Amino acid sequence: MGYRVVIAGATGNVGREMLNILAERQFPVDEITVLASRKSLGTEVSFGDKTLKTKDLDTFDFAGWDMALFAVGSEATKKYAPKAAAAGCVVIDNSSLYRYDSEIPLIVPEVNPQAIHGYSKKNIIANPNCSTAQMVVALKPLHDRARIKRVVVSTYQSVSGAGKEGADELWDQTKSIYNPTSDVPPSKFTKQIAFNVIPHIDVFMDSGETKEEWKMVAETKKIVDPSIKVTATCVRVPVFVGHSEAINIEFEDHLDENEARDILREAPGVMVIDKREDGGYVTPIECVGDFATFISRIRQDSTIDNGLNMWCVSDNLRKGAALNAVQIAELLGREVLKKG
Ligand code: 11C
Repeated sequence: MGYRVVIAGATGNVGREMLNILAERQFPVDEITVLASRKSLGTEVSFGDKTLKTKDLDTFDFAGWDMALFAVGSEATKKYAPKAAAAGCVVIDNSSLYRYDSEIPLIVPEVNPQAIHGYSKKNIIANPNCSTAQMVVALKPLHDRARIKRVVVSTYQSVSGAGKEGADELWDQTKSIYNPTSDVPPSKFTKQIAFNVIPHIDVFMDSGETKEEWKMVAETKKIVDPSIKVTATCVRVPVFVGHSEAINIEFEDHLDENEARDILREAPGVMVIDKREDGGYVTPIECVGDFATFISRIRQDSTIDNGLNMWCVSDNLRKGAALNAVQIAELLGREVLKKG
């Protein structure tokens, strides 16, 4: 016996990846239905070797469905997630709407699986931001060994984090630079993204940080440990898929780089590729379509007492969004619903 599963937002980048990953991981599905907004109604999407036609999110009755994976953005989530939850369908939400609600668990299954039991307060579970998800799978095993005091992270985030419009803008703008008869001015991004980098993701806050930077701080505290201090600079780069991060960590106790490498080799969800030679590290292009978070360039930071540096790369549409949501669905099934 399996689950009755709903995908809300099935025509977007993340919704399509959710369907691919459910099929790839052979999630025990009894029945699956795909929902979209009115403008995408009737669009066909693939699930394994099947083709599914989207139904209307606005009129859908969630009663009798076990779980709904939402990838519809905060505004639509606000309208439809409480409706699904009230009908007894557990919502796994990819938007940022509920992440900071103390009554809603925010889960990365390799890091805080025990938080799943908090789902029942509101029947909603939140999925973290992509840049946080990949970082915390690497931080957690190191924190368990040597207690992290502070993290300084700089991100290099791909345009697919800004959805299809972001990817289209990079593609069209790149072509327009080679073919100056057409001009593609910045629209989704605030400055030219082709052949450029932009130190600005999401809105500015009063503190001077951007919301993306603030999310990395707040979410790391909620998922791993509220005592960890995090400071982030988030940067958009002209890469289609795959977020990269340069992470500097200060520990309470000494942690040798070789021991850190061994710990990360054993850590769930992590793949260490760290050879000190040309090409002995992972770049975003190589992580596309993969489930792992790749760690390279592990080395001591000799400017502080107990410091390490590392390079972290993952597919932002997978571990950063759809894969983590499916892993939460698997955890919910295994630990709570127990039907599969
Ligand atoms: C980006 N990290 O790369 C963002 C996308 O809070 O779920 C995901 C935003 C979020 O633009």
